[in-house]
Amino acid sequence: MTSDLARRAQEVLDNNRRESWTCPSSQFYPHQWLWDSCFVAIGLARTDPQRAAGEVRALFRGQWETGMLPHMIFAEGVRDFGTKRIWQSRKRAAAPRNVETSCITQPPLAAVATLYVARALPGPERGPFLAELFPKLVDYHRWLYRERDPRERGLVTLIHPWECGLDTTPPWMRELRRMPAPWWMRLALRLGLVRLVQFFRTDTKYVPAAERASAVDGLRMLVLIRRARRHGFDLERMAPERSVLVEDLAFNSLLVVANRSLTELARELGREIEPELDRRFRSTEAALEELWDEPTGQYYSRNAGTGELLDIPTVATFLPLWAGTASPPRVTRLLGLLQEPSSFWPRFPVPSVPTDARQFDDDRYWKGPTWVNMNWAIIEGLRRSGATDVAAELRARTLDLVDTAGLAEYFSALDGRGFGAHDFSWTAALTLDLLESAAR
Ligand code: 2M8
Repeated sequence: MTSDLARRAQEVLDNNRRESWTCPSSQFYPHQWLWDSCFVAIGLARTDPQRAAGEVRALFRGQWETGMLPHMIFAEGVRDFGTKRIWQSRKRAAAPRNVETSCITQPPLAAVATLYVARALPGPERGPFLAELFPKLVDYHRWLYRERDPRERGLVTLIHPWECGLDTTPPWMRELRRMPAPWWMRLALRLGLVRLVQFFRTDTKYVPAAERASAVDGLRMLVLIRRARRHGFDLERMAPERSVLVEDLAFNSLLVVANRSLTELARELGREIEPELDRRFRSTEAALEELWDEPTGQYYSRNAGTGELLDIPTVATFLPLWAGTASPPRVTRLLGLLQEPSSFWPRFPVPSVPTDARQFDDDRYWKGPTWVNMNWAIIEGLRRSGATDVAAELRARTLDLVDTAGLAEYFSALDGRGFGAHDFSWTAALTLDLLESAAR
């Protein structure tokens, strides 16, 4: 299996290659996405470190003067599927002039990817690569804290489901539905006109509608962009009762990992993280543990306005394992969920939503299917927590799954069928990493 699977994975990454970066899927996602490129770079670090370095560098084409790394950089000359027009990044003074971008961010894995790539680069190339990227990464992390944790609560607040990466997971969609809809949308819902949206959608031309976000959820997400745009995408100007503001579990867990990577990068360069920023890093580690719910033994995201935990279980509950913040009893409870019989451990683990949850949907996007990037992050977390046997089991099952079903975007947790885009870049890249990571 190994060499053939590695060859197929590399082929996907080669076919999805653009000039200096890699799109998630040639047909379906033709632009550059932030966390996708980070996963791609991590995989490419195994086979082609120079290309991996280029992948990370290409992300900084989109960096705003504020330091923000946008969740998308639009490819030129590609037919616009609609969202470019909604963002209108060129109208923002801080946005880059040479490329059009979205105006929100995505899980902050850039420092993590930089560290993986730096370690793979030959000695003489490593120093210059790090010296070039380090200040830009620091700017990004400063932005995250300055703009998204202005009250210094320790957790970064997200303003749109697309920022969390696990876009349509049930807690986010529940919050989205609580947001008051504009009059025209309420009218359209009452008259059943929302079904018309289906005609104008381009995503469902490539992938069955059942595997994507529902039309209503999709429309609400667009409404939310327009609202955020009116407030300059500025958290402090957005009224909590008319927005969806979430202290997201996955994002903040990955932020802790990224902060650690940044600290490591500083050390490699013989520098230090400035004390003020370092203090904020510590505050996130502590605050992440506020998201634990003792009765259910899981972590949840939190509504940033009300402070309420969004207690619908999702795969994000395992990400604090990678952050390394959980106490031993909490780790033990989480590990208990990663074995049979558990709704988080069906035949093809780990489902994005546990199989016994009311919201579980076998084939719909982030509402049930198994995703390779989540499995990969959980494996990293399991290794960090010393649960190497569970890590090895999940690694083997993940590789079997992609070997059989192909390098799809996501998979049925029940029967292993592949869904969404075929030949998906992060599935391919992380497969390369998993194939090589047996000994770690
Ligand atoms: C999905 O998100 C985009 C919007 O950003 C979409 O639905 O069109 C998510 O799975 C996200 O995590 C991912 O980065 C993106 C590209 O693969 O697709």
